[in-house]
Amino acid sequence: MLTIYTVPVATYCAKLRIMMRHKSIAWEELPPPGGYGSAEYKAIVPSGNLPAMIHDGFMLSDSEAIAEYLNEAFEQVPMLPDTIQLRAKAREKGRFHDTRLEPAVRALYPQVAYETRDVVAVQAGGDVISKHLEALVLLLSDPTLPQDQLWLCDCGFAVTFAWIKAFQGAFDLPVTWPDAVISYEQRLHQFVPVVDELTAYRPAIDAYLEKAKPTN
Ligand SMILES: N[C@@H](CCC(=O)N[C@@H](CS)C(=O)NCC(=O)O)C(=O)O
Repeated sequence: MLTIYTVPVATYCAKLRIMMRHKSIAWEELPPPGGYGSAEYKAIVPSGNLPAMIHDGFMLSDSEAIAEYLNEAFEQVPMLPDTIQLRAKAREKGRFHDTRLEPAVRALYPQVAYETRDVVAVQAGGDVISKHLEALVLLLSDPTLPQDQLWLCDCGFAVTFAWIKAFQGAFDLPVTWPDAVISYEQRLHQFVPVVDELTAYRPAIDAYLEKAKPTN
């Protein structure tokens, strides 16, 4: 039995669901007992973070640690390349997502609410995201990672691109999308698990963005 602790809006859980869909892994989802950060949840998951996993009694938190574990525990449809250098390259890309691009998007959550939005902070946040998308072009220009497969490192980008676009629609976040990143996103959307997850996840994004609308 594989249990994932999550809440509907959690970005890194959507990232995990893409990989679980791609590998046809069955899972169940539970909300963190007592809420995340609660003493009750920390008794199970000491970091108090989401996502966390329990697989046949084995607990693990952090989406990337979980993704790597599941990739080995469920060997069918490998999502890391088969050489040490390509695996390192894939991890480099995944770390770029988890430590650079997604945190820059997350930094804008406080600007979603219409009533308290700071347009200067929105502009600055858009600039940081554009800078990271430009840096991603350099990572994408490395031709060594085969492009006909979905890798672990791709899953987070698919979700974060959806958030950036949702922010653009909800409050005119100024972001420049390099052509290479647009092509990369289109390539990711050729994988059915990516489209299926983004379709299932969209209502959670929309619900979160309700507060971006003016109240009257
Ligand atoms: N790098 C972590 C980030 C996970 C993360 O930021 N989770 C959020 C929810 S999407 C969370 O737990 N926030 C509450 C906290 O950090 O205490 C991962 O990949 O799991």
